Amino acid sequence: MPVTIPLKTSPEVIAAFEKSYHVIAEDLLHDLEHKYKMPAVGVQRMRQMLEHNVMGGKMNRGLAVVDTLMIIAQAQGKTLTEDDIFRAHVAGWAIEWLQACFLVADDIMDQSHTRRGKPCWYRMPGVGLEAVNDALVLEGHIFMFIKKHFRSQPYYADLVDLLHEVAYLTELGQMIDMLTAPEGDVNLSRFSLDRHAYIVVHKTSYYSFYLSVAMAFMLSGITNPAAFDQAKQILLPLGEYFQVQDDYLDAFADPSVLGKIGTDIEDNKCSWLVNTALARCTPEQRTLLDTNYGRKDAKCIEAVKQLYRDMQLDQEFERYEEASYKRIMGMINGIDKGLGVPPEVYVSFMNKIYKRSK
Ligand code: DMA
Ligand code: MG
Ligand code: MG
Ligand code: MG
Repeated sequence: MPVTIPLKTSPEVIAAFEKSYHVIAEDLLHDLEHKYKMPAVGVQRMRQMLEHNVMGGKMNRGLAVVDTLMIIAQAQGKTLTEDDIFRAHVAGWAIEWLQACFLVADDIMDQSHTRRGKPCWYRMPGVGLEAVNDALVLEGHIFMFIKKHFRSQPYYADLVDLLHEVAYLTELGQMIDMLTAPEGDVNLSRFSLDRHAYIVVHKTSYYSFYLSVAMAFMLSGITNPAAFDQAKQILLPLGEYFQVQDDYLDAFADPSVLGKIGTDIEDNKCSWLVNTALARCTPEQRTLLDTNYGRKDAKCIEAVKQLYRDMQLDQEFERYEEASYKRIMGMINGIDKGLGVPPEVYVSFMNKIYKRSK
């Protein structure tokens, strides 16, 4: 059956997905009060913590579960029931919750200031390092509501296993991201595009791209390991491209559009920008990088940004973006359709991120 994909997720699908957030959140809060007998002060704090950290993002990852399930159902000529859609919402929110948990921790480690146009959670009055436990609690929630809604499904164990493994891979990526960027110890020779690729595939691709599709496969009854492998072959490079965009936007985007203030230069991060600069710089420009990168000083940050502009890294990025688009679209058009996954699943991801500005 021919498949049609909208360029954007429809407002109705988004509204229904948001509605399910409230069902899941209220249920968790209800359990805190009645099952776990939590003092009211805790329940109130949990509500605030959820509202601050789980809601307010683009919801691309969660909505991708719903979009992917709908595209596969269309290709299979199947009609989805209300229960099918609700389970896709719960799976989608599991990714959004996981993202919230990683972002709370990431902002502490990166000493960031803002996220989604608000102060980072650990910078909120009365929060501080209690945010460390909040990140762990957010991860705990996932397995509570996944159990509630999926325990009677035949793929329950596989789903829980997938979530654990993807979370673990993300944590490995975050670990190498931090180890490659020690505070106060700038050594640009540590960086390389290989190191960058390891970091970004682990810290971003698995949970931001592969996880949504793997979950939608489970919900659609797709069990062939070859389909999961094919999804990885396309979505890991797509995630790498997405994180290069994130690295680029960190220095070049308007923070009011991006919703966050970049910190990669002062944080000594192995970003795509610094790697690209290192590959092309003159000896003088290398000295400038050595003396200004990784320092928490506005003048040093500006000197690095000026160097990026002088080296026209914006144009370099545009070339990278075009080349990635062509390469990944080529891979998508060449997939083995015999595995029961229409290429539109992957095209829909590309449509959502190509030339993004936030
Ligand atoms: C973040 O990478 C990765 C995870 C797992 C949250 P990052 O620090 O570049 O993200 P951001 O730019 O959003 O802080
Ligand atoms: Mg960060
Ligand atoms: Mg980070
Ligand atoms: Mg970033």
